[in-house]
Amino acid sequence: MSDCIFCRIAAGEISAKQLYEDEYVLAFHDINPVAPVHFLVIPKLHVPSMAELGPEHIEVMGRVMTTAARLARENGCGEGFRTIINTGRVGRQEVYHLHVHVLGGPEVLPAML
Ligand code: D5M
Repeated sequence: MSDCIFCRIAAGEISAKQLYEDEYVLAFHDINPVAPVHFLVIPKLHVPSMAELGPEHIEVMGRVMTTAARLARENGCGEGFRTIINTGRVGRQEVYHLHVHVLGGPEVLPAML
């Protein structure tokens, strides 16, 4: 059994509020939402963080990003959304399985940068 919580969600061992699944990609609502719409899109393949991405991940990351865009459109983010990928200690990453946060909703999000 994997000790990666997102691998365990992908394997169906831990439940999550799933939005989408295919052979390569999984999307589910964040357990601690910080916006009216807040979901995560992950590759099913275990990649610890964005820092480990290489040429072999081009296809799966294309799937992750295009899935994020489609699910944003389909889940109330037609007027825009924010994507965040936290990476490593400095990037305040908590779960070491690469994931894209998608944040949005009807109102303009608070400024960050
Ligand atoms: O933050 C990791 C994100 O993952 C954080 O927003 C909570 C979310 N999380 C953690 N466990 C779960 C489960 N079980 N379901 C749904 N969401 C979860 P980061 O700092 O980007 O690594």
